[in-house]
Order: sequence, then structure tokens, then C-alpha cells
Amino acid sequence: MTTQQEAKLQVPSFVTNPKLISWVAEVVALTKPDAVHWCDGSEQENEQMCDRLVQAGTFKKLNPAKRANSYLAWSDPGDVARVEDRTFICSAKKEDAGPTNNWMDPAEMRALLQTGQPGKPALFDGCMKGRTMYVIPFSMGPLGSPIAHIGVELTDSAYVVVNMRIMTRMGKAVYGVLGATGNFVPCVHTVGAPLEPGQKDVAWPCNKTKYIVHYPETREIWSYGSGYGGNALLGKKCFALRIASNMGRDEGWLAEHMTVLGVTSPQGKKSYVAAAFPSACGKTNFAMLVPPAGFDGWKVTTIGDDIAWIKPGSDGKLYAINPEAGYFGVAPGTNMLTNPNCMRSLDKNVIYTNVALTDDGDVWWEGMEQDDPNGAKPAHLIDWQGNDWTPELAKEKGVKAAHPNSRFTVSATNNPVLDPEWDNPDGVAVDAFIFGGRRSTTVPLVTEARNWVDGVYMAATMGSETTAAAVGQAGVVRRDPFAMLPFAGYNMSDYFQHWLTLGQKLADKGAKLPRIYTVNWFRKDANDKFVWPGYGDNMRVLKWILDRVEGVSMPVVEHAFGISPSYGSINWTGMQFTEEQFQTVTSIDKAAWAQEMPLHTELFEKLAYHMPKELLDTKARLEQQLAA
Ligand code: SAT
Ligand code: MN
Repeated sequence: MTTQQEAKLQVPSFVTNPKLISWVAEVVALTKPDAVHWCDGSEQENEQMCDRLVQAGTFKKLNPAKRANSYLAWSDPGDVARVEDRTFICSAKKEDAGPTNNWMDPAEMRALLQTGQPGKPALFDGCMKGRTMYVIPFSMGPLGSPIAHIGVELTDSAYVVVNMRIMTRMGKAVYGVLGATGNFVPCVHTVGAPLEPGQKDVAWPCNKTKYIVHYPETREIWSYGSGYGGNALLGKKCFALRIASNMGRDEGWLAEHMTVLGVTSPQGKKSYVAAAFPSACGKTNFAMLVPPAGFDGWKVTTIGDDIAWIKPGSDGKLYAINPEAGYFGVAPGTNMLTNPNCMRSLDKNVIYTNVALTDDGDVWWEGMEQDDPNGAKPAHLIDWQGNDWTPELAKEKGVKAAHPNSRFTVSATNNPVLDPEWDNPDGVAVDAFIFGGRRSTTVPLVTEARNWVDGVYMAATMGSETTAAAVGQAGVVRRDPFAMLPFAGYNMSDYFQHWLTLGQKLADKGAKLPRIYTVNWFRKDANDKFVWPGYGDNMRVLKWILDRVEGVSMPVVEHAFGISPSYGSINWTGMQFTEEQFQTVTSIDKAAWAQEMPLHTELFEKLAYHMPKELLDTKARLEQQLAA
């Protein structure tokens, strides 16, 4: 290091990890920022960042009487969601990334991003010129928890800093846990928009070229060109799922795209379920569910809304933590009807991204008209692209006030139904796994798998209609195994095998495995209308699941895929839902399944390399049963 470089580094006395310091120095030398800021996570630092973002035009401060200490950011219109086609798993061997991930040879990728080639400078070379590099130390999971892991993100985006402060346990204490010898996952992020001397910055810098890159063997993340959500907040999907799934495979635990929620019965019995759904399919709503009429004394509490890390305990049970500390939730559709607890958590200390701005400095998104006494939309708004918006314009031209993937970033501690155990370093014991897709046909409301292998099969073959959470066409059915298609950091067949192996290991030890369920809240009728009301009424299904786990005796419907409730075994108090409607959401249509099974075959053919034999056998058995 030259003295000039050392002076630029400005290592504070509380940073004592030589590996961290030399890595930061290396990345500084490559990316050439004007300055380095080591984040301490303090209130004061946060204020400074927010002021900086207001000055840059990235943040608008919202009316404090409406939303205290809250801000609104509008992104570049080309930078609004995860970019799956620009996301790479650069394992040494292509087959280890598998056919569902984009792969590039790590040496080739490093040449492109980090080292350059003759006549072709590396993308990260000088990418932070004119900007400050922020060093963000963060813990995924409670500080010092045996289930938690530490990461450090280097970024040139202050927006990332303030979001990471909400989404993770971020700050000075993490350097303490790291100490002089601790390990961390290195995460490098740039918006990819260096500034020439005197050049004026834009409110949302980003680059048309985007790379979201993971090196699973060395547990590294390099992200270029996007400032948005899962592309830029590297603790989230990049670390907590893609890198962590690799750590989990090697070390015998699970990193899953799951919400974890607690359910307390009127008798005070507490259970925990972990539920996987694809992005923008209602995980946050499920995690904060308000039990409906007829469920007096029942309570649902949140451990996490998006990601779970699950490790086997010495008693053979599976213990889950939420590695995150906040929620990066979808705004549109959220209202007092669909998620009152969420609405109540959004009045202070929130960062909004790509929602609309009201004339009195508040935020608005599609669905909030539900909460207006007259069901009315505001007469005027500024939409997420900064244009005037009126209900008339929306009707005429179909312009959305908020982007369909607009988000709120809010601390878990704002949640009025946060589970008291959410920060417990030991995690909570999982009683049941739930897997759900968005399917307007075919898949019944709820099914219990007869055993672990059948459950893994059902999760592995899950399909779901695509949403706005990723760039691309929405509403197309694609296979989304375990809701992990965009997030599994290694070969999907090996991932299936990992689930099977873990189950077998626990069973061999005599452990009682959590039961596995699939659900589908999204069946539609002949008029294209949802039949199941969803939201709070999902409690009725949840209770059936917990009754089953408890061993409550009740009549059930047995079918090829497993066990479903009879009409009479669901608590319908306070709800009008006829037996006929129940049929519409639970029926197994043989013709529909005859079309569905070839899609399972297609998936298994694509994943033929290392596809576990148990799953192939299960498929053959199901096909036979359906044909009979
Ligand atoms: O953009 S994120 O990955 O953070 C959110 C999501 O798509 O689930
Ligand atoms: Mn998610």
C-alpha cells in the first residue's frame, strides 16, 4: 500500500481484522473511490446518509406528520427489479451451477469484472471514481448466534447503506464479533457509474450493463450496475440464499426462501411453521396474518417474512432463524384489509422505493383506495416516474401510480406482531413446512405429503405464475422448485438431494421430522375470479395443518398426492364458503393433472444430472395412480 492509499483508507481503531483491512485496500485500489467511509451504524451516521441522499435528489423526505422520519426514492425506470438473466453462479464446474442458473467460468468472469484483459479494462476498474466507498459490516442473524454469519459489503451507494441498516444487523458491534480473526463473506457492489471531475451526479445512478455474480467456492459476491433491491442489498438474496445455500449444503443445514411464523392457540400452545412462496406471492402478508372471525384467542406472530436459515439442533429438531432484521416488502396491494399489521408498521422510519407521492407529502400505491372511506383514489399524485397522475389518466392509459414491484424497507421492530423469539440466537423449532405457488388452476388449496420424500417431490415440482419481482413477462407458469429457482446457489438436483439426505439423517437419529404441506391460495373460477379469499382466512388452512401435526382425529380426503381436508374439517365460523366453492379450490382435476405431469417430466429431464432416484420413483408412482 502507498502512503496515499493508506491515508485514503482511514481505518478506524475499532476495525482490527487484518483480512478485512487488506481486502478493503485491494478493492479500493481496483475501484478507485475518492474516499472510504467505514460504517458504524449509528443514528448520527444514518441521518448524515439520508441528508446526503436528499441533497443528491435520490430521497424525498416525506411529510413528518404523515410518515415520520421516512423517505421516498424513485429508481431509474430500467432498474426496478431483480435481473435473473444477469445473475451468475460462477462455480469452478458448470454442472455445479446446474441448468437453472447462468454460469460463466470463474476465471473468465474475474477477467471481465476484476482483472481485465489486454485492451479491455475490468468493469470494476475505476468504477467508484468520484464516489465514496462505504464499508458495511453486517450480521445475517442475531449477533454471535451459532446459526448466524457475518458479511461485509463494499458499495458506492448511500441508498444501499441506509437500506442495509434496516435489513440487517449492521454497525460497529459486527466488527467486534468479527474480531481480529473472524471470517466474513465479502460482497462488492457498485452502481457502475463513475463520475468524472466536475460531472454532476444523477438521482439514481446505475448502468445498463448489469452483473450479479456469485463465486460459491470462495463465497464471494460481486454486483455491478444496479442499485435496486436483491441486486444491490447483497445480504439478502445473494448472501442469505445463493451463497448460504452452498454453505448449508457443505455444513448440513438449509437456507430457504421462507417466511417463519408463530401460531399461538387459545390454550397457549405455540407452534412454528416455515413457508416458502415465490417473490410477490404473499409471504409478508402470511407472516403478519390477522386471524379472522371465529378464531378468537388465536395469534400469529412473525419471526421473518422472506428468508429462513434452518439448522438441526442436538435434539434432532430443525431450528430456524430469520437472518434479516427488516422487511423489503411489496407495497401495491398492501392495505388495512390485506395486511393491517403491515400498514401499522409503515408510519415511521420507512424507506419507500417507487411508490407514488401525494400532494401532501405522503405515499400512495394501488390498493390503498381500499382504505379510503369512499373507496376513492387520490385526485392527483406524482407517479413513481415523476409524472402527474390522475385516476382518469390511469383509466385511459393504464398508468400505474406505483410500480408493481415498488417496495417498503422497514425494520422488523416496527411490526406490532413481531414474535418475542425473533431475535433468539438459538432459533425456533419448526413444526411444519409449507410450500405455495401462484396457480389459477390444478393445484388444490392444501395437501399434506404422506412422508418426507413425497413432500420434497411436491416442493421440487412446484409451479408458479411469474410476478413483477423479476424483470420479464408476468403471469406465465414456470417451475419454481421450493420457490428457490432464482436463489439456489448450486445445482437444483443436488439441492433436492440435500433435502432428502438431511431428512434421512434426522430420521435415522429417530427425530420427528416436520410435516410438509403444499398450498395454493390462487385458484380461479370460470370467470377468472379468485375463489379463496386468502389473507386472514388462510388461518383456516393453517389451523387444519396444525391440527394434523397435533394428530387431531378428523375425516380427510386421500388422493394421489397426499391428504387434504374434508369440507367439515375446516373451521368456517364467521365465513360464508359453500361446499361447492370448497370443491372448486380443492378438486383434483384428472385432465388438468394429465397436462401437469409432463411439465414435471420436462423439469426432471432438464435436471437429469444428479436427479435423485427417489424423486423419479415418486413421479412414476404418481403417474400410475393418476392413470388408474
Ligand atoms: O428484490 S428482492 O430480491 O430483494 C425481493 C424479491 O424479489 O423477493
Ligand atoms: Mn423474496
